[in-house]
Amino acid sequence: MDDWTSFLAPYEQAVAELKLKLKMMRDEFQTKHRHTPIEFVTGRVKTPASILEKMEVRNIKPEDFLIGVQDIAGIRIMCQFVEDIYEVAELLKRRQDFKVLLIRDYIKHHKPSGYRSYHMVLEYPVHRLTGVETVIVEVQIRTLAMNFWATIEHSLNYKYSGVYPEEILWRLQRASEAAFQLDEEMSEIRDEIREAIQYFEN
Ligand code: 0O2
Repeated sequence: MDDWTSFLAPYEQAVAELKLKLKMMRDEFQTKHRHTPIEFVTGRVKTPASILEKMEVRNIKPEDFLIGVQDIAGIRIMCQFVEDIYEVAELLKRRQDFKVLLIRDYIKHHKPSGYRSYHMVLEYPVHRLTGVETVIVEVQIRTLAMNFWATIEHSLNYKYSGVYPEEILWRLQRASEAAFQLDEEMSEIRDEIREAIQYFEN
């Protein structure tokens, strides 16, 4: 377990640093009295058990696990509107403190499960006592509605081990479409909502 602790330490540091940087970005929007595209940020480092489980399920060989498991460090950014997701993505692409390695846009092309989210895989340099270590971080950017759906689906997936009874599968797909419609509706009335938020903040 000591090995896991030292292996995961730079990932823990990357998550802590990125959470802080994103929160500072959010504060900067707020101090400028501008609509913030970031609603809230969460982060976590996968547990050793969860890393090993993913390797087993995906048949990843130990020597390939750094490429095969790209979400050991995970950051989740929640936004109010779909447009905010792309604004945050652009802000991240312009940063100098990490490199965007790849993007998976599950909003334009949702997963068969109904999952929608915007994934960015980053190469993030962590300054340790021994020097600079580069770690891979997966950033998921989603609306509140996408997050609601994904959270419920994740719990159900755990319960049914990914093999859903037909009715649950059907309901999940309907719920995913409903979440999509909700995001569409909210985007339509975005300016009104933003003005209302500004009004309450002031
Ligand atoms: P946890 O508990 O969320 O950390 P790939 O499929 O490899 O090409 P992708 O989709 O970026 O690329 O990677 P992967 O490994 O399929 O999914 C990474 C994470 O995305 C998952 O982490 C989930 O958080 C989220 N995700 C992907 N697909 C789904 C889905 O269908 N439903 C839900 N609820 N979440 C999903 P983990 O490993 O599941 O665990």
